[in-house]
Amino acid sequence: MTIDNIKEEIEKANDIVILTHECPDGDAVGSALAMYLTLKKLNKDVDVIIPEYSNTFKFLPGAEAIKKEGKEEAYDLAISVDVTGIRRMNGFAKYFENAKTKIQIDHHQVNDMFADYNFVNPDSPACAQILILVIEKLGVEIDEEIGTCLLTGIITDTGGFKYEGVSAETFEFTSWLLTKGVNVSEIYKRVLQTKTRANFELRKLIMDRMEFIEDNKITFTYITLEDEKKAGAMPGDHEGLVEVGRDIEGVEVSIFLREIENGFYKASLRSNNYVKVSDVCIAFNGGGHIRAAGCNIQGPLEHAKEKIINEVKKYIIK
Ligand SMILES: [Mn+2]
Repeated sequence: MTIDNIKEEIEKANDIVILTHECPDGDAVGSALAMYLTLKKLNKDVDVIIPEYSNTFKFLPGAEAIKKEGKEEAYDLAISVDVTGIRRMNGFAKYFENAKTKIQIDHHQVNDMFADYNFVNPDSPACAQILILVIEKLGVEIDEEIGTCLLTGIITDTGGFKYEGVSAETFEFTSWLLTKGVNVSEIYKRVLQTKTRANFELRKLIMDRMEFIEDNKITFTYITLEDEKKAGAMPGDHEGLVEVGRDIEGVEVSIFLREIENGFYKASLRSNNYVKVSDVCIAFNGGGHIRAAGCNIQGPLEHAKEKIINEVKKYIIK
């Protein structure tokens, strides 16, 4: 069974590298750090490499150890968390590809199964929730620090325990973490409630630009590189903007386009009841979850907008 292989490979390895996806969210950073702290407890030589991530997650235990680059020589073992495919690791995939053994732990429905050992469970609402099993298997105690990282992943990916996929285990684990001293309300406040000023400025823009399409069942909005510059946005400051459209009564799909480089756009999609936005995104070589997914689309803006809206329309029930 994969989890036994994972334990065996970790025990064998001397130096290990932990990786996650580009534009990492709380589940990505939290899972990577939980894994890092766990392997440290096992006295492993371990690097956690995340080139860029939001300041929101700088409070996490272990964050000070995050590196932008790894060693030149091949690691014995690479572990990726919350990643659906090698491509999503962007420029730092080389550490994964060069490693002697490769493990991935993930919870996305669509996954390339790109490692030697693929521990993937699409029923789990967060990668962090899968890690609980792995950490227990490794015989490491989940303390307040590891618990804080794991709960950050769970809280982010469940939108604060409210998305489909939240299970009895999610609450059982959270209540157990409370007994370990993990501060649930503090994490909640830091990762979901508090917004940066730049996020607020971008929020005003996307609300102003919001278009209602297909009998108000689709919303569309966007931001450009220029908008982010004007708002003084830092990595992660666009987080949550796609949810504004989703949370309006009667809307089934919210579309948010964000310019990521000159004329190239990242589309983020959310749905409420029946559209599998992961299917929509697969048409553009993207992916994700049934209610939250993304893909990249070539601009210019009007072109990208038309393409994504037309694809979404195919799924809307009139
Ligand atoms: Mn995740």
